[in-house]
Amino acid sequence: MYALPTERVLSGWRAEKARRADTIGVGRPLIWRIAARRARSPLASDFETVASHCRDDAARGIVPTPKLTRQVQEDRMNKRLLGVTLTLWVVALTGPMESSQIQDLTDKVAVQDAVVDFGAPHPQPASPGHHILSPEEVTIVKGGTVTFVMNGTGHGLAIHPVSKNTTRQHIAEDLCQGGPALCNTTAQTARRQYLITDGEGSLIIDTGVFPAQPVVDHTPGQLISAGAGVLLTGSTPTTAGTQVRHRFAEDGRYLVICINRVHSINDWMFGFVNVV
Ligand SMILES: [Cu+2]
Repeated sequence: MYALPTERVLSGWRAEKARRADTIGVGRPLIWRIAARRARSPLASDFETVASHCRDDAARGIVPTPKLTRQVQEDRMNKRLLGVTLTLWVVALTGPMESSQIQDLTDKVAVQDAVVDFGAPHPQPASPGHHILSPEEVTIVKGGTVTFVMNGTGHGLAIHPVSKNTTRQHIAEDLCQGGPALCNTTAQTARRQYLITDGEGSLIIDTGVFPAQPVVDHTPGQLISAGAGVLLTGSTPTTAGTQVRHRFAEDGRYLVICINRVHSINDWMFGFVNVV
């Protein structure tokens, strides 16, 4: 498969370049290989061979070392790049799932006691923007308390322990999807049944259906509930609202959710308490 090109197959300046390199003896092999490759026909071998100036070496019994052509090198490089790309895609697709399974979201700086606005403070934004917990998440030390301040009308709350890797997305994905345009009282989406699971896939809340289950008050595993039967009185711009304080005796991560079906199911009114 080796060929020994002669000066005859080297044309124009390429041949001249090879000759000059041969004369000065500097960089000769590289220059010759470039010239020979450009002069070669498309049907030539995949291997380059030694330069004409090396024929003396061949005559002395020195065997030339075959070199891969640029095309072969590029093909091999492309195959390697394809392999690396596929590997990165696999890591990208599986990485987040694996990290969320082992992630401990309670590992944060803790305070002794915390206060959470349950509903936006006044002046409140337009509905449904006021159906929030602020802050959305707090971290307290074991034995500390969280005080929930009811702002606005129609709230009640329930607290459920969840796995420590439970993200906001884990809860939200089990509620009504589509935002206010699709999740609203006209569409009656809050009357339907939703099964809320945590980061480990455990069932935390079965909302049931309205009116059989008038509020989101699923009791298995529930830590506390306030506002079932009659929803709590919330603050107005000029009056104070009900406050609910709970002391957390055990460490862990807890889901705090409004039991008003419209607030929680349609508007995703929930947050978290971490106890460390
Ligand atoms: Cu609410």
